[in-house]
Amino acid sequence: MLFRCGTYTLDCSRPLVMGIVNTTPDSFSDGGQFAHAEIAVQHGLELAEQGADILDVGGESTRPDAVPVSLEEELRRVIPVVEALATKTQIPVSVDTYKPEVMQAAIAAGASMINDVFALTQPGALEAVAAGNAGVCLMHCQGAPQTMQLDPHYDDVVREVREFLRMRVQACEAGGIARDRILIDPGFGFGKNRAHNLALLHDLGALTELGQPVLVGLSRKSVLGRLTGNGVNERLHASLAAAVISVMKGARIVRVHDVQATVDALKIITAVEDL
Ligand code: 7PJ
Repeated sequence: MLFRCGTYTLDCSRPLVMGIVNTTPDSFSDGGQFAHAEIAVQHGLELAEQGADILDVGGESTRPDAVPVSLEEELRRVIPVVEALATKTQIPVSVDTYKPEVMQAAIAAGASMINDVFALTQPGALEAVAAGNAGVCLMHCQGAPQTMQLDPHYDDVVREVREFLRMRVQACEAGGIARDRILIDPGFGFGKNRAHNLALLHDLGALTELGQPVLVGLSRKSVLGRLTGNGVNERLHASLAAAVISVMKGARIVRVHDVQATVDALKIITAVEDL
């Protein structure tokens, strides 16, 4: 299965690792805007060195407790980092955004892919991606980030997430985004309680059936914290287990903070699958 994004074609027959590059200042010691960008670029280069297949640059946290940032601030954070990483690495740079203006600017700055937690549902977003040859990840999310974890409800979470993604793939194809440019993602933790998250992981095969490569993001997420009792910085082992399970259930890309450890873990799967 091939995934095309920008000038890159990724072969998804081997599981791929997307490394998370955070540019939000609250995750760094205070050193001004330039320092933040420098640190983010350095981090991205390290993740590429560790074997990341894609780098995902984000400027606005979509975690449940996050404060939204303005368009201007998001552009200021993201664009210099995208420019530098697109020039200095030989792997696709993805941008985690739902704003069409950021998508456009990021693609112009060299981004090969857009990772949208709202699956290109914001006005103008689908058009911004269709206008070029960037790839896209369509993620499922129930509700708005600030309120989505209050009381998420589904009659049948797996069926509803699958139907949503199926319809978004259809809408994207109709809008001019070829199927080989589209990834799908159940959106772990985005309007899902523990039972919803576990059902989606257990039945991930229901999503791979749609024929698009599936991307999974479970790295350090609070569902892993609840299952282990561990804080956000003690979730590496649980994250590796989640990545391995995801790939064995058919995911082709895992979005992670800990690239080196994940690359090692996935090598064991590949070795066994290659027999
Ligand atoms: C995801 C994401 C995810 C995709 C975030 C976090 C929250 N994009 N962006 N899938 N999660 N495609 O990393 O904890 O699961 S932000």
